[in-house]
Amino acid sequence: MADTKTYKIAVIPGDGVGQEVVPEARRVLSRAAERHGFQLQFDEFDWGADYFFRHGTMMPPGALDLLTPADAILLGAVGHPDIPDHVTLNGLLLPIRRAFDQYANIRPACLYPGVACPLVGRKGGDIDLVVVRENTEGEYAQVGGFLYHHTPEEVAIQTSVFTRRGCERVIRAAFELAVRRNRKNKVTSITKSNAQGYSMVLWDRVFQSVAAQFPGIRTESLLVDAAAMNFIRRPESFDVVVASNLFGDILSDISAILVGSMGMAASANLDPTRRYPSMFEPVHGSAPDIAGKGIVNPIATILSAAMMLEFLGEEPAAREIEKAVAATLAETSVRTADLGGAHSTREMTDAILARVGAA
Ligand code: GGG
Repeated sequence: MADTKTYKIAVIPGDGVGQEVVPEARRVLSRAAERHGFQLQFDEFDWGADYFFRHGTMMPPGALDLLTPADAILLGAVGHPDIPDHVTLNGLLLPIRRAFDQYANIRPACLYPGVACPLVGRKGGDIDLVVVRENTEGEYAQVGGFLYHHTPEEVAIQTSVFTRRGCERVIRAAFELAVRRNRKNKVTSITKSNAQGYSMVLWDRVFQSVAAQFPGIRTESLLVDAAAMNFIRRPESFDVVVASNLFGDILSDISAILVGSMGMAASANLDPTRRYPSMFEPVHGSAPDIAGKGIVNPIATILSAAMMLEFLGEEPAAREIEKAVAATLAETSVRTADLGGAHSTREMTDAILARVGAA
């Protein structure tokens, strides 16, 4: 008899609601594994704000070495009201993305039947786009410094880093995704190259050269301000949208709210070469305002877990989870507060679990 396939999953619940959504995603993952005949070996790490209060760092020295053997990483959220956000983000999330070369941050936004869209006249299925965000350089490269620190003459310099290689590989990942999706066969590139005449002009040039290798894919180039407007005005016209680290971060919050809630926005930080483990996380942060109340929507993390299974090659299990989420949303009787209901995090997961494999 063939050995049962076992995947090693490093789990970092992190802070705030991360502690609540990750156990729910694990319940769904375990059910999917049981149904589809593979095993998941979870290895949990208590890194984040509480670790910071005890040790002065968000994760221990050698943390990345501990993650390296994993097949994938499942992350909850990072952030705490008593720690500056740049400390939490640069102490955990960004180092993992960079060290493991997770250069493509995939952020889908799909308007599910049964979910209200804040835009008038849009119904389920009308919006189905993916933001592909460059994830290792650009505006988040953390290159810069202070001069005359903490004096009235203080100067801060923050340099964006755009490499030809970095632009090329994420733009290529976006085109390949458009081919795989086979939906509108369109990639939209976002820059601000009228104002940023070096970095984003390089991006525009690289976009044109990669586009030439995908003649079956239509292209569009938008300045980020026009893109923000058009996400609201004509969201149905987008398919795959590729953007720099900062612009992708901002636009994917807009697309998340257009399809109902940040509580449903999933994401994958991919190293498409598979040299390092990829990381899967809800787009939302630690949400201290609702943390500990048991009311956070677990769907973003559950859908991120489904993206993880798909990346690991367990497509049928991933599709089953997505269908269970879609069926639960379409049925409309179970809703967390972000969707206008009063059900708990656990009740939302229970409703999804009840539908896993039911379709
Ligand atoms: N779910 C991960 C999380 O806590 N995200 C909060 C955040 O600030 N993210 C910034 C980013 O994705 O670059």
